[in-house]
Amino acid sequence: MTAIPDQLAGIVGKDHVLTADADQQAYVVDWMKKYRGRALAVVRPGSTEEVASVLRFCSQQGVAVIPQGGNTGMAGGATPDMSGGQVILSLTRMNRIREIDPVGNTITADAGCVLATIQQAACEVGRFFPLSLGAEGSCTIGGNLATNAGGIAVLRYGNARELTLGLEVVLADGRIWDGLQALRKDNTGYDLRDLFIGSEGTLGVITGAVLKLYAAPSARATAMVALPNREAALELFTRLRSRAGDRLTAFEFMTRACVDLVLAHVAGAVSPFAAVPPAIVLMELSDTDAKADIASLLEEVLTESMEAGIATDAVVAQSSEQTKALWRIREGISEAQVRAGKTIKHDIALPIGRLAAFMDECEQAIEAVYPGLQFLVFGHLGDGNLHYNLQRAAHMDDGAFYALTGPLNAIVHDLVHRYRGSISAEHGIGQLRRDELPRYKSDVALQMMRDLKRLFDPAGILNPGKLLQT
Ligand code: FAD
Ligand code: 2HG
Ligand code: ZN
Repeated sequence: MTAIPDQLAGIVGKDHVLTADADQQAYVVDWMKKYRGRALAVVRPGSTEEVASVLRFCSQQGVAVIPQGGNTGMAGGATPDMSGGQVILSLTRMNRIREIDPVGNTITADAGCVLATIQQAACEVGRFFPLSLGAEGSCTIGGNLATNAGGIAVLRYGNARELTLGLEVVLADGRIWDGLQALRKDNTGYDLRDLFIGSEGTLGVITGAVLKLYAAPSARATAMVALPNREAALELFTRLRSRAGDRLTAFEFMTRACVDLVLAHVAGAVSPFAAVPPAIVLMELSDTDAKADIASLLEEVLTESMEAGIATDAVVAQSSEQTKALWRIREGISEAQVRAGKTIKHDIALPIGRLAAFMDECEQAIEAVYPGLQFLVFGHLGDGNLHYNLQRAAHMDDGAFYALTGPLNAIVHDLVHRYRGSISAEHGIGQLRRDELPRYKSDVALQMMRDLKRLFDPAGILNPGKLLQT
């Protein structure tokens, strides 16, 4: 060990400082295998005090710190650079549920708790923690908050920010901010909590959080619906929402190409339709009243929609196995993309009513310049969030396709900007979008962000090169 890892071992114990290449592998490459870095050490603190000591030491030494949770992020935010001089601060040993309060409907957890563990802990006291995403078995709540994660239940419950009451954060210089309050109301000045949420490890390290719990849904109805085209998805969404209101908890959209890809690459995935339709929606209604007849409501809206020509076919899940099988198709899309080869991803937010128009215009704009690309378009339609992903044309090799990243990003994101949308709906900026951000954020907004970064992290040791250019 060199001097710095030795001194870090003095803080967290030598078993929790990883310096060998083999031990670091899982930490220096991201989930998509798109980003790869090198680390001086991977440091795994076991408490908030240890995080504080590590940060105090690193800021004194001028060593950059890359906070990391489950390493499932899709913007390269948790991967170090190639210098070999940065320290990865992995929060995964801090995985304790600190407290559950069923009266106040809150749960307090360490930042390194895996999301599924928090969901399970809530379930055990008859409550529900609604944040839900494909990576929930390995992503951490700290990472969810640092990226302000979205997922499949934002429509009803909001994103990670809206599910949070309090935070505990260690600042770059090692000071601890105890903002772990479980209050629904607190108007005592600037909202520091919301500044850290979505800051991608650039302003502080989240070590704990107080999260909102909800009554557990006891009735659920799930359906996969075949649609003639994407405009129909918006019509169905509007119809269903006006009938079901807040009981509509998920409304996920995918195109035929996405389902075909899952069927080809994900073991056990089966289409419920004999022929995969051009556009598909997976929707879920839920109610906390076990006697609520949401299944009939769903059937009724589906029948009316078929009569009106909005839907061409529908499968309503009759068991929890069928529900899982339908979700397997939706949640297998990311995995299928990784197996199928390189993808150029876009995680965009648009005004919901303009989604279909955007898809038409964007597809035409891309096809006019780069014919033959595969469009893998899916996402959380009810939130106006599309994963507008592209795969190479049959005649292209990976190199030629990847060389189109800049031009394709410009086509997609310039159009998003024209529609007054966002170039990152839920995955964050990280290193993936850092250099594009100045093209779409105003100078005033960027200057305020840089000023905040300087204030919280004057030495620039927290996740440098992510979100903002250094
Ligand atoms: P990491 O990847 O480890 O880190 C992400 C960022 O947060 C980095 O910038 C890192 O520095 C920072 N960070 C991590 N922990 C802390 C901390 N304690 N304090 C400060 N900063 C920290 N995302 C969605 O929003 N919606 C989805 O539906 C969704 N589905 C996914 C499905 C799959 C199959 C996969 C692989 C990913 C998906 N994601 C989704 C992306 C990803 O899971 C989320 O971004 C998640 O919130 C990241 O959590 P993590 O613990 O893995 O964070
Ligand atoms: C999802 O909604 C995730 O499944 C991942 O946000 C999106 O793979 C992607 O681009
Ligand atoms: Zn998503």
